[in-house]
Amino acid sequence: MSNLRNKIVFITGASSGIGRSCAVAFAREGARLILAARRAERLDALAEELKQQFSTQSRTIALDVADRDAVFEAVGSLGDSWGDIDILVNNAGKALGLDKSYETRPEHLEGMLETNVKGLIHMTSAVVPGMVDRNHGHVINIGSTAGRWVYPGGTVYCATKHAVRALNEGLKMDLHGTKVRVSSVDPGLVETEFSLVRFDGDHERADSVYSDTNPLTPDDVAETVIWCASRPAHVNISEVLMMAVDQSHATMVNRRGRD
Ligand code: NDP
Ligand code: 8X3
Repeated sequence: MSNLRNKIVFITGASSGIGRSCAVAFAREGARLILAARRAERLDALAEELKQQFSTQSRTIALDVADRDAVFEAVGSLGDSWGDIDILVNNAGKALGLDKSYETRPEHLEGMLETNVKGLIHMTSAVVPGMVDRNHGHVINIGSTAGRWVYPGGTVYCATKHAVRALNEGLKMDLHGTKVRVSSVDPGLVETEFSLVRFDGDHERADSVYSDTNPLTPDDVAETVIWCASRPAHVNISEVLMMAVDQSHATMVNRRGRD
């Protein structure tokens, strides 16, 4: 039987892409899910789908992780049966635009910093004290290759993902001496709604990011998250860097055609 059975897993950004795939993957393992994102209707539809397919127990929360008060209220109101979160997947995140750092629109700057950095800190601050009290838990951050390498037009987004890397490393030290685990899963190109969001709904531009190559799928990333979460309790996977075979570095993408 899976060691994730009946574990309570809180996933941010569960309405799309990697977060959605993580929800399905944890549901398959028999976990109980708290699904959060701003688009509540998508979460409700996912929860119903998982109930039908895996008999998954889940709760959905319409939540903007950038709103500190809302995050603390959401976590604080989970109650006895849902409040003891075993695994937090800090996945909500975005890139906005592809501009030089000094030409980044103020609303893009705010959007990336507020969600990718401050949102992740808010969620971690709301959930980790309970994990420390219980001396048990696992925070899994979704970082990125953008947290290791910078590419033209991605400076601000990459800076936020470098921050995620620092937060991941520092959190493990903050938790030194406890049994709480901290991992970062850092993928390269993954075909999701990420580029559609980055290019403000421009499908053609978004599709061109993944054209003629074979990027990771969100399910590939979710499988890795499950692997991190299901290691024996004394094992902490600090970080996983993963890319499609067709990608060798931030901007080295082999556009040899789709398999
Ligand atoms: P998607 O755009 O498909 O999904 C992003 C998710 O984040 C959505 O569920 C969205 O939900 C949620 N989200 C965005 N802003 C907020 C917010 N303020 N509060 C709560 N939820 C929010 O992209 P991905 O699945 O690709 O992205 C997931 C993570 O993976 C991000 O952190 C991204 O940086 C990272 N990543 C992505 C890669 C890629 O190539 N796709 C590669 C490496 C890392 P809603 O809009 O409903 O709020
Ligand atoms: C997403 C990967 O290279 O599109 O974090 O920025 S990339």
